[in-house]
Amino acid sequence: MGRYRHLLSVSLAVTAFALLFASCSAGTSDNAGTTATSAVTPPPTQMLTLATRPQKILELMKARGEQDEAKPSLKIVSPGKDAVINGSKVEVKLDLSGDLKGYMPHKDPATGKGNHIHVILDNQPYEAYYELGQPFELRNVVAGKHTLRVFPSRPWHESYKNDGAFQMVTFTVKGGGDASKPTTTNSGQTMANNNSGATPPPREGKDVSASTAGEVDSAKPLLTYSRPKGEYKDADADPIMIDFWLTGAKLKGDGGEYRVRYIVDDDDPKFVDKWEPIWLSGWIGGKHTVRLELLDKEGKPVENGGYNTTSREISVVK
Ligand SMILES: [Cu+2]
Repeated sequence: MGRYRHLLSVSLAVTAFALLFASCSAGTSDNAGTTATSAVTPPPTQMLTLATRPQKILELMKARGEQDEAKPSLKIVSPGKDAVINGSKVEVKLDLSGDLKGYMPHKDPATGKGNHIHVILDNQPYEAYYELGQPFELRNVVAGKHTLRVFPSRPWHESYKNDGAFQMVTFTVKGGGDASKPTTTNSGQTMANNNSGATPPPREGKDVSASTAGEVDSAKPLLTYSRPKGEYKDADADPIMIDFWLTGAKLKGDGGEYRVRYIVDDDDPKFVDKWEPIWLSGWIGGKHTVRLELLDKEGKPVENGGYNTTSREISVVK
C-alpha cells in the first residue's frame, strides 16, 4: 500500500512539473509556438550526410561481448528446395549453427528487441523472426512460384555477412493460395482482421502481400535489400542505417568490380563501395523513398529477376 502511495505522489509531482513547464514555455515563446505548428509551412530541404556508426550501437556491441564476431550459419529446413506446398500457409523452419559466440535469436519481452532473422518472401520487405524453436508462418501466400531469403540480424537490424549466413530457396504454392483470397483485397493488401473471431495464432508469422517470385538465378549476382524499412521515430531516425546482403558479387572497395547505388527521394545517386552498413543523417519528417541497385563495372544495373533494384518507402516521424 505504502508503495502505491509513493508512486502516486511521484506521478503527481511529475504531472505538476510538466504542467508548470508547459505553461512557462507557452508564456515565454508565443511566436515560436505558433509558427512551428503551421501546417502550410513549405517542407525544408533534406541534406543527407554520411554518419559514423552511432555511439548507441557501439555501446550495444560492447555489451554483447563476442557476438558481433560470430559466424552464424543458417539452413532452410522448410520449405524444401523446389517444394510444392498445398495451401496458402507456408511454414518456415530454420536451423541455426556455426560459430555463434552466444548469438541466439530471441525477443526480450521487456524491450521488444533482440537478435532475429530477416525473412524475405519474394522481394517484399523482410519480416523479423525471433524464436526459431517454432516455425514462422507466412500466411495468405498466393499460388505460384516463390523465393524465400533468410539471414541473421542483430537487434539494430544489421545483418551478419559471413559465408553461410544467407540462404535462399525457391518453392511453389498450389491450390490453397486462392482459397484464402477473402482475407486479402484485390491489391494484395491484408485486411486488418482476418481471424473471424478466433484466437490469434500463437506463432510468429505474417499475412503477406500477394507476390510471386522473380526469375532469379541464385548463381548470378544478387542484391538483397534489408534496411531501412518501416517507420523511424525521433532518435531512431538520426541516423538511419542502409544495409543489404550481397551474393555472387564483390564490391569495388572489397577488391571486386560491382557497386551499390543508392538514391534517396530525388537526390543525386550515391554509392556504397564496401559491403558494410552505412548511416545517413539529416532526415526530415515525412515519407521517403530509398532505392538500392546493384551495378556492374560499366555502371549498368545487373538484372536478376528484378530483385537487384529495390525501392522502399519509409516514414520518418520527428
Ligand atoms: Cu531486423
